[in-house]
Amino acid sequence: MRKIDLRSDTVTQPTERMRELMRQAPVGDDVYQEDPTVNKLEAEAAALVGKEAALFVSSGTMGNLLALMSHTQPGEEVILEADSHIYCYEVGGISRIAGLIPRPITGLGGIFTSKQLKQALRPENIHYPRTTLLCLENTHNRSGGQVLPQDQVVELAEAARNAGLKLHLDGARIFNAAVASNTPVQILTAPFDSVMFCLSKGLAAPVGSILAGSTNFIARARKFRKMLGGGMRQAGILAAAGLESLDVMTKRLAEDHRRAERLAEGLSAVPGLKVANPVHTNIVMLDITCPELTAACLVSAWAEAGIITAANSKYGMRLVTHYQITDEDVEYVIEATRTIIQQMS
Ligand code: TLP
Repeated sequence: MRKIDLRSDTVTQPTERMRELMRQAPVGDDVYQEDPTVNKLEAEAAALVGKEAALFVSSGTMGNLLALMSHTQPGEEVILEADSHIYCYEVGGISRIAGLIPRPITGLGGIFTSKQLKQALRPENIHYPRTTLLCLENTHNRSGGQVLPQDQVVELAEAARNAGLKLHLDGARIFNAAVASNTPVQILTAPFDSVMFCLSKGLAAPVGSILAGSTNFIARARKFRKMLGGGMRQAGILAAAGLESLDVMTKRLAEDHRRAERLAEGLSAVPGLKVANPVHTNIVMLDITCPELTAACLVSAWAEAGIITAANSKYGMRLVTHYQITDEDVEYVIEATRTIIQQMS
């Protein structure tokens, strides 16, 4: 049976070329910084996002955690958006491991204003923790992959910097943001001291993310990575796929965006369904508008038709396009959904 997996772009399989490059990769012990393929990936990644240095890490979650630990001291406060991945989906590592106090601010489309930031910042007082870091996320996952408006990012960054804060960008899908806004990725990352981006999502590498920043910052992060058990030895096997992600897969993301747009257009024409957010990139947030039907019912009916998705609330679902989703798959999903909803209502 046909299998169309729309749960996430994390489900992408490595391409044949990646598998071949992985087989051929020269490797060494990366804890001694002697793996030539990892070193090459880190150098290319740092240059691409306009930072001095970079570190190859096992996951986006580890990259964000290392950034939190490397920019701060335990007991300090971090300002982030209330629907951010770091706050919602990283198992509370911000507090449990980094020892930080998250200060969530509710935004719109993934970002809050500099006025909201100024209101959240407290004057010096013996009772308060020190606030030392601001984190943003671009694209913003829970807002359906929306691209943050760069002028608002720049304004917020300036306000944060004036208040003495460091800035970290969770750019898990920053290349999607760059493609969708037709902006060089270095422009999007420029206001930040550090950026994390994922190789293992739309860029299709099997494993890994990059953390980039200043040379000193990356030296700190490297030590914390070792502390957390993330020193990966002959990791060039994995980095080889990451190099292919940067060279090739960053250049095809517009296709995923076009398919997400078509999916949103087709599904929003089905009675009883509504697309919850503007679709900027490869994520479609879908809501059910007829109370008799729940997301769980639709997810299981889809599964019978070979369409794999997940509910993220009683009436909400997230569908993500990626390089294994074709135009035919998108048309099939739209048609199958029309039939399913007709039968159910
Ligand atoms: N997001 C995953 C799930 O964890 C929800 C997904 O399927 O979208 N930042 C952002 C913005 C992310 O979306 C993710 C993964 C991460 C960080 C963490 O990356 P990994 O999964 O590599 O730890």
